[in-house]
Amino acid sequence: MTQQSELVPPLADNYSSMVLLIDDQVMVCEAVRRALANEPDIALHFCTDPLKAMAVADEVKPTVILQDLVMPGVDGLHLVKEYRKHSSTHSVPVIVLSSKEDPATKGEAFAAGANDYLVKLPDRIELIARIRYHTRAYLDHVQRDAAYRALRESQRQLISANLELERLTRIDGLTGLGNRRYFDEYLAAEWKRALRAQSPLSLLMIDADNFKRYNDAYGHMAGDEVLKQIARVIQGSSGRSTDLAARYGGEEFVIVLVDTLLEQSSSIGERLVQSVRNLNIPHGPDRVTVSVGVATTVPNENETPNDFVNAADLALFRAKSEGRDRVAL
Ligand code: GH3
Ligand code: MG
Ligand code: MG
Ligand code: MG
Repeated sequence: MTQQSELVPPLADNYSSMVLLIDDQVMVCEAVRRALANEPDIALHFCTDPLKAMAVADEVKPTVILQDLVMPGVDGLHLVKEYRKHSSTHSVPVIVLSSKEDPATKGEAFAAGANDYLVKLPDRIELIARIRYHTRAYLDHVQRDAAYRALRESQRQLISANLELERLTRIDGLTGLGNRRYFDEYLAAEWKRALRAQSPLSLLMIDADNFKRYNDAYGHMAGDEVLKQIARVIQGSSGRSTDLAARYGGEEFVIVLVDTLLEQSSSIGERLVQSVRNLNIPHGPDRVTVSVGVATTVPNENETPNDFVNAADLALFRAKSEGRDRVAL
């Protein structure tokens, strides 16, 4: 007996088969048990109550299901279809084991989702060979599936890490506004767009007043907190998602306003100056304030984004020399 089964090599070390046999006849179960008794890589679990087949399969986690067709109360083909619907048995190989030998029944079994068909009682060697064959195919599939899922998951993680990294390269660490680099990119892109569309573009250059003195009086940490508060006001001042607020550097900020004329831009600047003043942050005998320079242009070929920034900077310089805490054009 044992020598015979050696004709069919057992499964490799890390593979073994859990066979679930669903058959109402105890005699059949007993015969299969005896057939598989000497195969160390094949374990058998049988169930004579077809109504419990699904639940048992869920619990046993078979690598192969041997399925009888004619049973009281339940049609074996119906069970095969059920296995295919449930996630735990979805791709478990099903070998139909039936005394019916006609081609039509065999065809129906395959159509229902069976992987193989054996007429009872099958030759022992053939039964073992088919169990091993289907187990190997199934476990290979499971491994490939797991490897594929792991790959997909690590790709997904990589993509989201990259997105996060990319986001971080655009953000100023202290204030959460766009950083200088992002501002440069954004302005260059909007400049081109406005040049093509011949639409107006505005730039607000914002600078905290007498901030060196603030740091000297209250400390650099307190200064940082003030910059965060100013940044929040700046972030809320345009209210349009197409506009960009960024930290230009140090205690200087910028707002790019697309499709916006000088008048609207300067009133946004006025409101901003007022809002910072309304923060009521003590600064010596006065409060923390900002000065704002506004530039508006419809880009032309002879102008560069740099010229535009210089124009806003010049306006800011005017706001400073006219007494700070104000907007200049
Ligand atoms: P003005 O009104 O002419 O702008 O005077 P100011 O003192 O603000 O201008 P100045 O350019 O002389 O000094 C800028 C100060 O801003 C000096 C620096 O300590 C402070 N500063 C720049 N970046 C930071 C920062 O990230 N945190 C803090 N706390 N202070 C900063
Ligand atoms: Mg039966
Ligand atoms: Mg400055
Ligand atoms: Mg300043």
